[in-house]
Amino acid sequence: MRMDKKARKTACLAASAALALFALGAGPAKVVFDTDMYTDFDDAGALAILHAMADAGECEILATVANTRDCMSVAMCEIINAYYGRADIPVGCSRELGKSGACPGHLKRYQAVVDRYGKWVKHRNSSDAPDANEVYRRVLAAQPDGSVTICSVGFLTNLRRLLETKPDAISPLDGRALVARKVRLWVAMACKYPNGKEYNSMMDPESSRIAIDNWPTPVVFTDFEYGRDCFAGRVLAESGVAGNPVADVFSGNIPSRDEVRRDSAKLLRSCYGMGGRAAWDETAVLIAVRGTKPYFNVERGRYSMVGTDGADEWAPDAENGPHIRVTEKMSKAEVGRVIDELLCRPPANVGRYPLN
Ligand SMILES: [Ca+2]
Repeated sequence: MRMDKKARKTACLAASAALALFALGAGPAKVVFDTDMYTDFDDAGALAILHAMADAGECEILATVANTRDCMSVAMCEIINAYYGRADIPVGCSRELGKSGACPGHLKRYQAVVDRYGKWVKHRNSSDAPDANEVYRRVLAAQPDGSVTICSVGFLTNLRRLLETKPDAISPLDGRALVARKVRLWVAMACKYPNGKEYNSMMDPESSRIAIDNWPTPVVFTDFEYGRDCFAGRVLAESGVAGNPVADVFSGNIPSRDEVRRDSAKLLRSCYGMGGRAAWDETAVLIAVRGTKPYFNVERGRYSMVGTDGADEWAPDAENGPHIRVTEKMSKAEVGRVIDELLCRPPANVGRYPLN
């Protein structure tokens, strides 16, 4: 499947339209959240601030799907969804392709939280959740044309799979046509500027190549370069709030200020700071709900996967680029504070699903 010249032009025009839409201010975003919530925990913060903005009427969460199998990604989505009073949000998980998360080292990150909030878990193993393809197709088919924002903060496996779906009882459209009709925007936390390897796009590089090359709507990338020194989450981690699974995740994983300060090898500082954890995934959610304009400048061009080992490169193209990447406008410290404020908001529906 290759995008032809006409399709590329359409995508470019659509990219311009998306920028104009941001400038005008769109209505509440309808968001599908696509996550690899198993190795890292900015995903948990990202889903939390998505719920906080849903509480404020800024967005509607249509589905939360995982792109990692044999792990607790779906369980963590279910816990966070229930904590914010939205246990009925559809969940799904990839099949066949991509990454299995069955890695003991990674299980520890979420094990304690999944045990503590186990009452809210319907699918302890992500692989037991419905196929993400079916979830995506049902959600997209039911929504108005051009209305859905996909926010991907993990591998691009599900999006490649979605593009490759065939017409079925849910929709007469194949995956790419369904996306072209229903999706307004894809916001991707992926790729490394100006070139290199970034975790989300390198772990299933073939899916990344297919999804990025063939996606028929505007795409905004918040890449490794933006989020690596935009920190958030320490305020929540140090809040001492009880019964908040996201606070539990952050307090259990962010190194102390002293640990960061004493980190002479600067290993921790590659992704931790006084403000907390690098907020790669949270920035994607901010863009998906509020657009780029309040916080980010943008550059137009094209991200491409090169070779087969997961490397990517950015080619600037101010006139015809089908992709947008964000750069700093508001200081990253201030963006971190915006994220922290959302992370610390008490849920509007807290207690809807009692644990005891
Ligand atoms: Ca992630």
